[in-house]
Amino acid sequence: AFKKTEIAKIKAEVSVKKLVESPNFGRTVFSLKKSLLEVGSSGIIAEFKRQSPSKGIINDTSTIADVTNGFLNANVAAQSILTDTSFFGGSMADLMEARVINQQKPILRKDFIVDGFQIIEAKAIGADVILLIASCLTAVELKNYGQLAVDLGLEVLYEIHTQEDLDKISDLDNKIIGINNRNLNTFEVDLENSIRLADQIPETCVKISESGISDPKIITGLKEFGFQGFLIGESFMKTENPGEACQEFIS
Ligand code: IGP
Repeated sequence: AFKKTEIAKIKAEVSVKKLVESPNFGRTVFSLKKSLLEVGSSGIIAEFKRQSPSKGIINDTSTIADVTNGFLNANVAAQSILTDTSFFGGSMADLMEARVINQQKPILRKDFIVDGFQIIEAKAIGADVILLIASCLTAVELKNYGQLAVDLGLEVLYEIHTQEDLDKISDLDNKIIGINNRNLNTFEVDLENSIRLADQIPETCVKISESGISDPKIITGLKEFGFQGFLIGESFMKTENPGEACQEFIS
C-alpha cells in the first residue's frame, strides 16, 4: 500500500506531466523586456481586471475577447491578466482565451505565486511572464521561483512596494522590477512610491510603475524618473469600452 504522501507525490507528477504535454508548453514566449524597450513602445501593460478587494466590481460586462482585441488595437506593449479567482474574479480560462487572440504581445499571469506548480501552469496556459510579489515570498523563494521561471523560458516581473522588498531580490542586474504604488495591506495608493524607490534600482533593470495611473500625464512624469513600463488596470476597466479608453490614453 502507498502512504498518503506518496500518493500526493504521484498525483502531482501526473498533473505536471499533463501540463508539460499541453500545446502551449512548447511555444516560444514573447519578451516583455523587449516589448517595453522597443523604439516607439507605448510602455503600457494593460490589465484585465473584473473586480478587486479594494474597489469591488469594476467591470462585469466586458468580455476578455473584446478587451484583448481592444488593448491590442490600442497598441499596448503587453497584457496583464488576473488569474486569481477569490479576490479578483479572474481565471486561467481568461488567460487561455486571451492567448488564442493575442499572438503578438506578451501576457503576464497576474496572481499570487506561492508554489512552483503555478509557474509550470503559467507556461502551460500560455503566459509569457509571471509575477513574483516580494512581500509574499522569502528571499530564497524569490530566487528559486525566479530560476524555475527562467528555466522554463518565462520572464519574471518582481513586484516590490518597499526598500525591504527590494533587498530580498538577489542579483538585481537585468531584472524586470515593478514598483507597486498600492500598499497591498491598506490599499492606499501613492504614486510617489515609484519615485522614491526608482533610484534604488540599478540602471540595467527594466522599471515598471504599477497601480493608480489615471492620466497620461502621470506617465510623462514617471518617464523622467526612468520608468519604461506602466501597469494600468482600473482606469481602463472602469469604462464601458476598456480598449477604447486605452487607445485614448496612448494617443
Ligand atoms: C493595476 P490599477 O490601479 O491600475 O488597477 O492597478 C495593477 O497594478 C494591480 O492590479 C496590481 C495587483 C498586484 C493585483 C498590482 N500588483 C498584485 C493583484 C496582485
